[in-house]
Amino acid sequence: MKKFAVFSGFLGSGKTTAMMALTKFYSERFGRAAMISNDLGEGVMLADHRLAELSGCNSRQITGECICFCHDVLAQNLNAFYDEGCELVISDIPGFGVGALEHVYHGLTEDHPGQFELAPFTVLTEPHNVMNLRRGEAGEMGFILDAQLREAELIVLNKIDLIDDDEREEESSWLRLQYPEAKVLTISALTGENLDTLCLALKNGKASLRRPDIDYEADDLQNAMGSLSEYFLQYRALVCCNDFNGSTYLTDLAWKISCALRSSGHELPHFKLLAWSQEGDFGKADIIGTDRPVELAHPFEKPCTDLAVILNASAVCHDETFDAMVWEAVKSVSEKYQLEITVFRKDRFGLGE
Ligand SMILES: Nc1nc2c(ncn2[C@@H]2O[C@H](COP(=O)(O)OP(=O)(O)O)[C@@H](O)[C@H]2O)c(=O)[nH]1
Ligand SMILES: [Mg+2]
Repeated sequence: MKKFAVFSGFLGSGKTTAMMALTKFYSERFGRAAMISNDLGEGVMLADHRLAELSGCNSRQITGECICFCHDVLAQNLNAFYDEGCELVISDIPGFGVGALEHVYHGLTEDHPGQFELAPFTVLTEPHNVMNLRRGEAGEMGFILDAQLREAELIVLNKIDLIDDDEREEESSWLRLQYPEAKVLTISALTGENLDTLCLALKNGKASLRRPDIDYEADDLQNAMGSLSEYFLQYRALVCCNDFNGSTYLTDLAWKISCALRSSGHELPHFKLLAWSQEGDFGKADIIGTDRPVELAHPFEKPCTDLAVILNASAVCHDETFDAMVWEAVKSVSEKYQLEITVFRKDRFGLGE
């Protein structure tokens, strides 16, 4: 079986966490599975891909372009996995990648007919965003959230560990009513709840290759997508003292950036800060909105001396302004911890340009 699934969904909905959990779960019970992280930065190391590697997942990355528009590169990466015995490969798309059903599923089928079996087109979402959408409080980003969900054949409400049974019922019923073409599943990528059901839905289900009625050129959708900037920074931090706590450093830095964005009235849908030591110990901090606390998604286990750091972000802010805010925070927080910083790579661009 050469099964391929796309996981679409908004920034921070848990695509990477779910792909990591699923590929492990699937590999243990059904057969080999693997994942692809896809993002726009040219030639950068993606935090998501590095995180997957550090967590022991079978992972590759495709950078510089959305898989919507590079079917040959996608097919090469898929075939490399199938050649090594994988049965299921899951790829995400950049977080604002509305149109992936048309561009990836239909496009891949036209360019490489009969080569891959497509699983139901899957869109991940989370309670916070569903609640905002339901109440009409999702703001400009609501257009992206809604368009993504309208493409879904399978909607996966993730992070159900954060809500009780009544809320699970309320949000999933609303999703079923609002998006009647899609099947709705609830999971927690973090605790593993219902991963078995999702595995079976991907293993046994087939994409219908329907063509939902979405106006991809609509002004509201284009404006929402055009207001986002992408940012990639890679640096090395040399630590001077023995009691350096990498987790505190990451949390402090993320918090400083979140505060800077909030006080200047900008939104930060997803900010990822990943750092690792030569020994393979690693830590990760996330921000998914300046109105939410910094989340230490993975703590360091030991004090470390020499760190590689990757910062990937999507911000509703001009990329030059965001760059200045990030750089000021990296400089001041690193000085506080007496770190010596060497920048390797930086890439930033606005999606509206
Ligand atoms: N509580 C909870 N947090 C989750 C779950 N899945 C992901 N997260 C957290 O949500 C944040 C964004 O996850 P990520 O997988 O990077 O989202 P992506 O942008 O869609 O790939 C991270 O801080 C994760 O630790 C979940 O099932 N439960
Ligand atoms: Mg991700």
